[in-house]
Amino acid sequence: MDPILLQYKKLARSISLVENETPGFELILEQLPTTKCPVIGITGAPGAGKSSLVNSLIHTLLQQQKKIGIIAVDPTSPFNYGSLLGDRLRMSDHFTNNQVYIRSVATRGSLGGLCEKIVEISDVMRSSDFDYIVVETVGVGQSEVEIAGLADVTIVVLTPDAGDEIQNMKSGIMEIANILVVNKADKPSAEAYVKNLERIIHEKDAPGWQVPVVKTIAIENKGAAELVTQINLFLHEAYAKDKQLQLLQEKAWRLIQRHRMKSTDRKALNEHLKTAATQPHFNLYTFIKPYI
Ligand SMILES: Nc1nc2c(ncn2[C@@H]2O[C@H](COP(=O)(O)OP(=O)(O)OP(=O)(O)O)[C@@H](O)[C@H]2O)c(=O)[nH]1
Ligand SMILES: [Mg+2]
Repeated sequence: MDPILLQYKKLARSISLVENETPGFELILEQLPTTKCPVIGITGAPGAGKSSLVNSLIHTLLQQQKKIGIIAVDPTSPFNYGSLLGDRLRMSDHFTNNQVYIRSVATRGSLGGLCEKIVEISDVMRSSDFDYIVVETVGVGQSEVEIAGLADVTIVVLTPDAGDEIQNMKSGIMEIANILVVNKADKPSAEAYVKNLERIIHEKDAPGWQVPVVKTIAIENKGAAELVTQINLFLHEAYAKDKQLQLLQEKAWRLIQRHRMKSTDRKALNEHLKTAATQPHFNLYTFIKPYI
């Protein structure tokens, strides 16, 4: 068997073991080497063109002889099944190329929209010899923030037809985006949208990294080369090192939080509460004591 395919087979197995917590999975995690492979997080509203952009990025990176790992976070909702199939089709050009490894993971209903095990899965992926790992997540609610705690560089994809999105930009998304992409730049309203966006960004005029706005037409592979340039620029900035430490801190916090909560079964807690709350001298704070 082709050594690269064999390597991917091993990688797929390790990810599955970790994802399903099959006995021995801890050892896999504990033996992971320290790696510097950067994780590129791509988020944005449903239909913004994230998968198309990933496709276009892969295309560009392959021309630069890079090896790429992709994590596509599939929403578990049946309503998204159509787009999921669409993703497969759009990314399918690269399935047969052994410089690219694509792994889909289910969201499993995790609140923020990111798979529970995404930290571990991306770390297992990073232990393989990829040049970049790309994670695509649908931006709903908390997931933009979650991806920011995972990715070395976070890209937020916007489209010119999403008019009031610019308002949202002033809140949450602005803080997490290291690079803004205006995809569907073939739309007539794109120029005005980009200008408006740049004006808002410059209003902030913070020291350090100036968030660039990159125009792309993902379906025509336009703008991806500039995006790669901006990604590399960001990754090589001096303070990218600070960000690495912040990510480790964030990941450690999330992992510990999850492990600590593991022993608390929400259902059992609810049942317990159902009876306890009917007691005449019920007190919430003494009730939770045995749990903490
Ligand atoms: N006109 C135009 N259409 C685009 C462009 N990029 C993507 N699209 C179209 O937009 C639609 C959504 O693209 P996707 O790449 O699936 O978007 P997505 O953000 O991954 O969608 P979800 O994963 O469902 O959230 C598809 O019909 C694409 O063909 C672009 O640059 N220009
Ligand atoms: Mg998609």
